[in-house]
Amino acid sequence: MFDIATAKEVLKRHGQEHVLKFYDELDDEHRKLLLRQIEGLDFDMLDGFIEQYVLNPKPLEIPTKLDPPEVVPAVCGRADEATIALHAEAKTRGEELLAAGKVAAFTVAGGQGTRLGYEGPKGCFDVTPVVKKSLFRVFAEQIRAAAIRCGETIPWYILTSPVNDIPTQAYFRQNDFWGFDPKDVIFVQQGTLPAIGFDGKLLLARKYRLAVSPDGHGGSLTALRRSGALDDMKSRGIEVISYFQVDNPIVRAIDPVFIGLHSLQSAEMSAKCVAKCDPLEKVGNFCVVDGKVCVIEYSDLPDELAMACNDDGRLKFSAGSIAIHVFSRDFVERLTDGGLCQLPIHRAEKKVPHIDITTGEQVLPPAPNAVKLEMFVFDAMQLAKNTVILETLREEEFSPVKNAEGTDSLVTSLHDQIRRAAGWLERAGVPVPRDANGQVAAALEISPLFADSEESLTEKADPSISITPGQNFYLGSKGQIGGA
Ligand code: UD2
Repeated sequence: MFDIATAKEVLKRHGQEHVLKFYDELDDEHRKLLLRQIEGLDFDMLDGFIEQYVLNPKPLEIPTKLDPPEVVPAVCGRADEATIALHAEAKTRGEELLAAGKVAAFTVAGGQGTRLGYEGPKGCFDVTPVVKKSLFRVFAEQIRAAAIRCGETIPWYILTSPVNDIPTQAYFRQNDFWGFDPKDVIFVQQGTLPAIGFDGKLLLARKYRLAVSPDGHGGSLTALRRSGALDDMKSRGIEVISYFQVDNPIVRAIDPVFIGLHSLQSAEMSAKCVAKCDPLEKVGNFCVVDGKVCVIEYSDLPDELAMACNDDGRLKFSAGSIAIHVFSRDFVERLTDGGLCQLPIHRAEKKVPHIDITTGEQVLPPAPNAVKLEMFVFDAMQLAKNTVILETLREEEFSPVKNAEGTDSLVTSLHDQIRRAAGWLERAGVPVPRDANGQVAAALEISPLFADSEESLTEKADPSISITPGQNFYLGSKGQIGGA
């Protein structure tokens, strides 16, 4: 570990000596913590970031020539025969990969979840309408359902951050990993990057700790490499990684069609999209620049482009990114070769609480005072040799819980979960009570262990099931009604 003389020398060389201002007041434990944190930083790289993103930031340049990407349509009422055949072929390929044990699930759950206002890892947040299952439980049941169906293990990798790693792992232990063998649930802690004051100086969160934040979900790829998770995947024979965010309870965690399509088209990275519900919806926009598919975040796409229409009146950039991907393990290995991932850095100006170096007092800034740096996983798309974008239906697969209220909140997600369950039941021949406005008149929930798709529900549901208006209805793992 760094001794104090080395730390001083390194910090002086990079103009950051102030972070040792309170060193003499600290006890031994806190001194070690601070020295270890300093040793963990790559100051040459940080100098570059400070220059480029803090002292002399350039406005983001949006390429002058942007085109919409090609998208494989979803199979729904309007699908043509070729699309139906492609989906069928993809499903077969996906099922083969699953049955050969070549697929892993990967959930990114390292974010801070500040908007939801929930203390604790977001994955522990209860989200389902009847049983109040947590996000992690919903995904655990989905992945287990897929594993049971294909008769092979599907290991589950979970990205945590230094802030939520311990409580996340404790939560899994408390719940006996929902039936997973603990060796098949692998926690991967992501890296952090320091917050940098507008003057280019690192901030202290405490007298003994630098202010840092997770390095973005783009950091998940480096974390897979550094933690040894990629090697673990290789030794298990994993070839494809099914990636999704922790906030979307209706994601199809393991989708044979999507996995198979990725493989059939020899893609290195694939993505699902939905048709945007509003030109300015807060999702990334799929575009093509210089022949490469990329995602431009909603906040970076100028409004006139976000609202641009084709001659037929439809939105030009209508494909919204919902952060569901398939990666080839080989691609992640290539991207992280040498330990560092070659993804661009994004800057965001934030209010970062810190210690005033002159007074030693804690400051809670009323306005942004620092730059946070992050990598976004979707930037990997432009580095992939081949990509596929598959359209999915919003009502089937996208209803995230991000905010405490309003759009993308628990209320909107519960509504969407009930609406999706009602659609599946009705199309399987089970009558669903509805009120005079056509709204579902009961809280409905289906265990993923009973049916994780409309197709599996149609195979299994008993059309004589009766749902009482105004009551909770839960279809449990064995098709029993009411059990949890
Ligand atoms: C993300 C996408 C947006 C759209 C939307 C769909 C970005 C920048 N934007 O918006 O285009 O697809 O999702 O829901 O991603 N996370 C980590 N580590 C981090 C940061 C985030 O694991 O350092 C995880 C986080 O736990 C969550 C996910 O990444 O599962 C999304 O993060 P977010 O809430 O910051 O992204 P959001 O909602 O702005």
